[in-house]
Amino acid sequence: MNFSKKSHDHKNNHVIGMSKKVILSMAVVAAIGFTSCKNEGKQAAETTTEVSSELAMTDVSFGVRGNCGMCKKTIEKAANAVEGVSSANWDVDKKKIDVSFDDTKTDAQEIHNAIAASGYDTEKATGNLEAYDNLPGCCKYDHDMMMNQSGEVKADVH
Ligand SMILES: [Cu+2]
Repeated sequence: MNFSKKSHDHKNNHVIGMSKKVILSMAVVAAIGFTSCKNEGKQAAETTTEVSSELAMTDVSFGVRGNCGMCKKTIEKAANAVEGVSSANWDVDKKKIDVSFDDTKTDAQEIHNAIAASGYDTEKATGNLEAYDNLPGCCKYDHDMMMNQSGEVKADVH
């Protein structure tokens, strides 16, 4: 009699103990789950953007001669046509282009060459004369025009 009561009490305690443990561990698992989810999501987002912009893309800017908005279209189109170029922006006032490109696919000189092929002088390549002759009259820029890049005229580019 004594024995059976003891055993009964023990069983009840055991059951309560178990369910407390289960609830507790579920709460812990849920808390860990939420925390790690948050952290992983945040880290993943930060890493992807930084890696893709810093490791994969190279930025260059160099002088390109030109006159107007039509020149801008031609110059940027030529630069964007180079495989690996992700963006090109020519500044009509500064006579300068900013280009972002994947340096595993192309290099700065290829971009100079592509722009030169469209008829425009860059700091490192002379514009193709035939293409220059085919440019609209307003785009026939002065070959002595100063290109940006610290405002210095490169005497060897004509
Ligand atoms: Cu023009």
